[in-house]
Amino acid sequence: MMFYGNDTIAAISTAVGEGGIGIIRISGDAAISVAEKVVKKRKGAGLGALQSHSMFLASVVDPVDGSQIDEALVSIMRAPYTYTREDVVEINCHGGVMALRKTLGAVLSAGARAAEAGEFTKRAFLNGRIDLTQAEAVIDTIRSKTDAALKAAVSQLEGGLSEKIRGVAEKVADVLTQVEAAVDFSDEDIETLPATVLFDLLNETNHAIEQLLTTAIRGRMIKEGVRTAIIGKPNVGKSSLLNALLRKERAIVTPIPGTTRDVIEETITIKGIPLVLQDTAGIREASDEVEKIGVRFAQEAIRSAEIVLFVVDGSRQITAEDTRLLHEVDGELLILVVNKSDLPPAWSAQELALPDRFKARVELSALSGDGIEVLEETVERMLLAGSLDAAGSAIVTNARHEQLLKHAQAGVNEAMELIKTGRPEEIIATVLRDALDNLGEITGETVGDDVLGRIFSQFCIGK
Ligand SMILES: Nc1nc2c(ncn2[C@@H]2O[C@H](COP(=O)(O)OP(=O)(O)OP(=O)(O)O)[C@@H](O)[C@H]2O)c(=O)[nH]1
Ligand SMILES: [Mg+2]
Repeated sequence: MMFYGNDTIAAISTAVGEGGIGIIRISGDAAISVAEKVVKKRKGAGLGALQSHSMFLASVVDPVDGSQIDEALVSIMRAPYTYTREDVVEINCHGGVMALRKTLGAVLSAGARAAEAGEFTKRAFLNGRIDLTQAEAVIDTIRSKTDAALKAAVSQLEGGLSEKIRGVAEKVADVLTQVEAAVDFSDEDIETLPATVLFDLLNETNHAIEQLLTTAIRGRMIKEGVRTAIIGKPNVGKSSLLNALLRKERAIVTPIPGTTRDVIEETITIKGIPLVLQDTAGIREASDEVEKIGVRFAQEAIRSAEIVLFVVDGSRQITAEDTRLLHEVDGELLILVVNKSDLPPAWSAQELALPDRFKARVELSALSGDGIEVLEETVERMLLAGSLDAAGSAIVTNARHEQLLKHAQAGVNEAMELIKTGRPEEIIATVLRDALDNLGEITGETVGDDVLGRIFSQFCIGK
């Protein structure tokens, strides 16, 4: 096995600030000999004689003047069963800024180099312990803010996604082998699979990629949240709905139409998916300047929203203005919210010709809270519809992966077309090789230094 780099790197691996413990991680060929200059065991043999994956209590001393810096618990992990596959020493200091900085300083003056952002994980990747999707999952795991995000990240960390991608790549490679054989031995009478079989194999791959791509929608929702705009005429109860969903008095509610002017943004979580709610100004021909701007913001919110909650007042006759807005509003997921169900209804559902674009209608009272749960369940159903459950199956949460999967799919489709029209094998092989490269770039088998640099620079120092 070729090991990447052999200089020894070190960094503070825990968050900076006060904490119970803080960890300095050292990795590389000289990790143990560097540590030996800084940590002094209380008794017994030197570090070199210690068993791998053992811990001991030690004094941390400055190798330059011999002064004591801290008292620490030190763990020794020898290659290859470590995070980086190199020798790793971790010094568990007290979690104070001074103790950590001084210990790191001591380790650096003992011969280690300050690690770059993500360098430990980069080494784990370059030394072959994990593939690129797993390395990327490390940062997603750290950044997870919801249960669903964490589940998806950990499943990717454990190789769930890599396995799926490899499965697809293997099939493409099988077809490529057949196509190449047909090129190489075209004069000989060698048995290759008939074109129809190759076509079917590629078609299966196409479906497998498609399935992965459908999870990307949910992946993006999990990672970035779902933008949800609350829209409607003035005074229908948009701000009241925001407050009801948040279960707190966040936005100002008054009987005066035109109360909300700015966009008010708050996040709630439904089934582990963050919903970024935007309460907006009621849409109407506004007379004053401030409200006009508010109305423009509202219209922009609709455009960038994935879910639009279109609110009407069920206790008042539907106006031409409501109907006009109803037909104008567009969005990926449109839900009609008939508010004020605690008051006598002024119209029935039948009276309203709801455009097909609306996926559901919910009657509720933002004032009493009746029906709020129904709305939440409706949103939840929509978010889960068409996408697999987060647990167990691989989800594409990364835009880079999504992009590459799309390229690979385009290649597979092109190859199918070429096979169908009986084009020369050389051309088909080239297209398939490109598709295979795209898939390899996801797992990191065929990835350039620039891409690696971009990925690992997003990491924190010490990871
Ligand atoms: N009875 C009843 N009144 C409600 C309900 N929801 C809101 N209201 C009242 O309707 C009025 C307007 O509510 P808001 O939440 O400020 O309405 P809005 O759509 O945000 O209004 P603008 O910000 O002006 O566009 C207030 O007096 C609320 O108390 C409801 O479910 N039932
Ligand atoms: Mg309002």
